[in-house]
Amino acid sequence: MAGGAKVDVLTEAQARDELARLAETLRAADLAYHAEDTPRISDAEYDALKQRNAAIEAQFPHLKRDDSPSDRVGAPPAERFEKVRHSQRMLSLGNAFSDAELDAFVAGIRRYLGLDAHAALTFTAEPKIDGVSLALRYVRGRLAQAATRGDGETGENVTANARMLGEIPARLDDAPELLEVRGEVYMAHADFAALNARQSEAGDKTFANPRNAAAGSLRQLDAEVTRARPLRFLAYGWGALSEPLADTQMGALERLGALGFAINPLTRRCASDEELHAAYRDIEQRRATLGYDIDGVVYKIDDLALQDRLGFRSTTPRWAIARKFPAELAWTRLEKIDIQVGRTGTLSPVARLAPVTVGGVVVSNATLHNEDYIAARDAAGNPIRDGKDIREGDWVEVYRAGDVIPKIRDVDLARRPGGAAPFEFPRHCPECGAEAVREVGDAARRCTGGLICPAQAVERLKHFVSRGALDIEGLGAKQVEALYRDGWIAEPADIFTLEARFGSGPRQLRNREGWGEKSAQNLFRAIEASRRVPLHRLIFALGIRHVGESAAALLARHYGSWAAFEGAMDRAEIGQGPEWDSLLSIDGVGSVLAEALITAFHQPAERASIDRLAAEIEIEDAAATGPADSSVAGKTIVFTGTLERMTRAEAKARAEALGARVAGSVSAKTDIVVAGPGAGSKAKKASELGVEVIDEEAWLALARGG
Ligand code: 9MJ
Repeated sequence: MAGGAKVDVLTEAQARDELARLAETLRAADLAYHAEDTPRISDAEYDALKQRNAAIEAQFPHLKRDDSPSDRVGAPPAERFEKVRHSQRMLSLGNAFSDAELDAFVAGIRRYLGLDAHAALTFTAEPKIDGVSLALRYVRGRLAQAATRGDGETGENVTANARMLGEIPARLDDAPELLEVRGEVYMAHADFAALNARQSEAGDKTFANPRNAAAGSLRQLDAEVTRARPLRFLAYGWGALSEPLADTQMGALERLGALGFAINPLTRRCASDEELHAAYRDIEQRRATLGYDIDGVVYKIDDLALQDRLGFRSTTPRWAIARKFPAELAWTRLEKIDIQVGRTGTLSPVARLAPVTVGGVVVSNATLHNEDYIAARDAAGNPIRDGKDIREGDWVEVYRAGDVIPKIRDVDLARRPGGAAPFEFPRHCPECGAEAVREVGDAARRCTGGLICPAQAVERLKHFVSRGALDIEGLGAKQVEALYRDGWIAEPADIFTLEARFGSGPRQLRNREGWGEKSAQNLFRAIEASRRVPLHRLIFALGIRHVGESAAALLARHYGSWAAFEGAMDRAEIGQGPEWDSLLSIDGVGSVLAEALITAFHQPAERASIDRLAAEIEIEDAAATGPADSSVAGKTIVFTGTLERMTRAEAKARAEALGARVAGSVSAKTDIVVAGPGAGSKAKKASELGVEVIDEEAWLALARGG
């Protein structure tokens, strides 16, 4: 097949036909090889076809196709990675930055479990690898899927790439029927240096640090590129399992080691608080000679039954923490202070720095938080507590801790240039000119322009398409800015009419700079896919002040549907009435958040914009979080009095895991009151309202039976 007639005797028509056939055959071969993992032709045959294609193109350059196989290095399996939902959320770790914070974490666990202050607890301690998390799903011992962490709920399907890593076994002997192994993909220092040297020699882009190199190498659309990259994998945990691996964290890691995974040899058990601290010092001392980047020490409760009891907070496990190494520091010159306007109108000062390397990353911006942070004195000339008196031209010490935005730690007053004047914080929005006001007790000065302010509008749009919100593939901050600037989108609803307005006709998305037929089509497809949106994501996406991801999740769970939520917001009054009480009965919602929500829904322009959006999309009701068949699913429970068998925090977490809502006060909407000894007014109110009151034993029976 690869042979055919000699290229130089082909007619133009024959060449055109053969190029079309080759493009089709090679594309099918790529798909079969990567996406379906069942190669249809041999590697040698594949190479011969590619060579023939290139030879014909050399003879007839004007016939080269837009989708020519020669423009693909190896074989992209897809235009982008398919999204996959994790069967169990992939959480990140909470952080401790000092011995005291670590001690507080351990004390919190003892309290949660109702143990006394010195009760023995065993933890594992291991280096925290600075790489990319990966979940590997094995079904009957065969690698079936590899997914990145993504936002913890959905990641990217990188199975073809993961198969290229020598340290990821394709098959396991004696593994549970279902086993999801979690760990870190990383690059060792020596391999990183060699890769960058190769890249640089070839005129390709180099990577800022091993972590970026690992992430970039794993997320290659062409898995052949991944194959050539020196990636390693260390297993540190697991997700879904058909049977337990062991009774302890350490035992489970040993089992993963026996199955063929690399596990960190520095992992050890710590049976006392002193041993926890000693493990940190020891690993910190070895840091420079490990040969790979670590950014702290991870501690996990060893007993898996206790891990189970401790469970999870909204984004982190309660049974684990990362004790981070101190931030990296560097001195540089602050060239200019700019003011950025955020989506809620906050004016934030930003330091523009002479570029400097901090912990392997070049930093040229740092946050300056707010007006007081850079001032030394207030308007009346009084010194401001914690004010750093930062001026343009100053030498400043910059630090980075983990992924967070760089900050300024110190100012060298001795090196301040002669004419440096205190920074004058603007009283008007630099973007729209509206007055910028500062409410009493608020650290932020805010633009009063609302949706009129272009900076607020564009920041809201960026928030709307961002990861925890609608997460529309192909529509990032850059694209939103450009489309907003040219008046193609002004508010979230416009995104959903983009195709109708700019899918065809004289002004088309595909003709814009930076866009083509394929990327425009992909975007329209991604927009269609996100027309159906879960309630909690929509509430977060609205970008209302104080409403972060966890508050949005609480609100979605409380109201259940958009109709119920919106209706309640319509009826709600600030500071009074049943809807206000209902909002405040949500554990985790306070009056500041409640007020911001009601204000947003009662602001006519904002409300109209929300209505236009709601008309364009389909909003999914909140799913019950716990098993739908549990006896308390969907019910509202209030705990009062002293519980003796579990702490209040554990009872609340357990009830929520079973799909119940836990409220702080009793109302007509309460279904069950669990009253321990000492229950007072709440139990009384419950019996007045005819709400079921049960004791702790009855609650335990419900919780167990659930
Ligand atoms: C790293 N990055 O080395 C975890 N990790 O556990 C280790 N990360 C982790 N554990 C639960 N060793 C979530 C993340």
